[in-house]
Amino acid sequence: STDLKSVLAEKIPQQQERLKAIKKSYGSKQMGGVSVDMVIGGMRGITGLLWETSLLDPDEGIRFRGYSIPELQEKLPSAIPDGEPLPEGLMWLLLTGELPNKEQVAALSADLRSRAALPDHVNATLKAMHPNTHPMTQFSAGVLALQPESTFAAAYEKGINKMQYWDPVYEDTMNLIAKLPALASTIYRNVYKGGDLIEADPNLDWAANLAHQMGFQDQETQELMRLYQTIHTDHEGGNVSAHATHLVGSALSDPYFSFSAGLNGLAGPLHGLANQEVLSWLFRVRDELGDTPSKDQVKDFVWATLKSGRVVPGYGHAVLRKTDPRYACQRVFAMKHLPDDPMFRLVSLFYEVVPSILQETGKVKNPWPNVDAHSGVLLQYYGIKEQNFYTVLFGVSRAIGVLSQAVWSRALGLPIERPKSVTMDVIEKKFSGT
Ligand code: FAM
Repeated sequence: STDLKSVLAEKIPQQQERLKAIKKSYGSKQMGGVSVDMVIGGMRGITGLLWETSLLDPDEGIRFRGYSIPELQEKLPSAIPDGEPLPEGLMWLLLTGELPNKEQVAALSADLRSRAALPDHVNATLKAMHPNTHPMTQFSAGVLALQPESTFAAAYEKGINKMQYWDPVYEDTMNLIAKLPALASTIYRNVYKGGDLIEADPNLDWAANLAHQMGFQDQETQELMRLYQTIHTDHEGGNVSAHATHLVGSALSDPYFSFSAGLNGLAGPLHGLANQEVLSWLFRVRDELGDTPSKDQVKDFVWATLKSGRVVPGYGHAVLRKTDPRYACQRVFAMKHLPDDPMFRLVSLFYEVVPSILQETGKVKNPWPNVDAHSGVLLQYYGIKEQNFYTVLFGVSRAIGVLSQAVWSRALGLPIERPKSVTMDVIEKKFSGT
């Protein structure tokens, strides 16, 4: 079938049974201990969440439903021959666990297009905000402005049976994801282009329409957008944006509330805002040292950043211990399309210099670059120069991952989250023997 909802609906009963069997057979088994360091360290490394859509291996990086990024670049349908994957294809995979064919992806694209129009009051809400409001604040507020449309909230109020929760959550997920290109591009055009909005093109796919509505019509920018929107979708469940979405959703707050919460987390400089920070940082390098600094100059610059008590943006990760494959695929894209771009050369120079310096500090667990070290330079090259907007593009993509999981969280009947906290007093009393 080319109907995503019915393909998904067929899968749900077997996965519900599977989870029941897991609970019955293994419910009382232990999965790793918890140390005091883990408690203090932001629950670091504690296995404590179920997340079906993707899994992160520290060395290998992300796999979406078992597939690596290079595998998906090969296997997912593309808009042009040998082109980048269509994010709708990944969405199909995340929701159903199955690779879609071209017809299924085309049907999903068409379904999203039919739901894409933004109600007028949303732009009015955005325009009522202070003109200096950061695009991420506007994006999160725009998602909340759509919340009155929530099918789940309405169904809950009417007393829907909990076995059916996944259905209106699916409808909210589709409606919200469909509207994100219009919402994001409205923010972009309001903030940077005098509010001159561009209509969606009924012949374009979801990611190409995002580029188109922002004002970028050439095919290569649209290809970049397809790749960008595919690779930022999901990074298993414990990262701040995924976990925040999951946590808020576990209280049965609808997908608009929970995704907005996720965006508020993505807006932090240690998480999604790092892509904006990387660009500002590269510009400082260029302003101080010119387009072609020497290795030693770059080394000094990195050390100066560290000595001033700041982090090197775009490097390090809480889970990954190797170069992020999301970085690697953007590097391949750059080598193909913009090998001589001075900013790409600068990014490559940092790749040569930063890891050994971070290793020398002796405390950074992962000295390698993450996704955010590369994305901004690609966007710059194609004329998307406003780095304050970059995290919005990350957020648009992240919706696909975290909301696909939200559908499954409700289908599987996952309960409200409630980890236990303790005071310092409790730790001291427990281990000091007093
Ligand atoms: N530059 C300088 N110091 C760093 C560092 C970096 N890039 N990465 C880690 N450290 C420090 C960290 O601040 C900590 O220092 P203290 O002991 O003084 O507090 C120490 O090294 C150990 O940290 P860790 O265990 O290696 O990393 P965490 O798991 O605590 O933090 C990150 C992970 C991502 C927050 C951290 O590596 C970082 O701040 N990176 C720079 C910001 C960034 O690029 N964030 C984006 C991450 C990205 F994948 C995403 O979410 N989109």
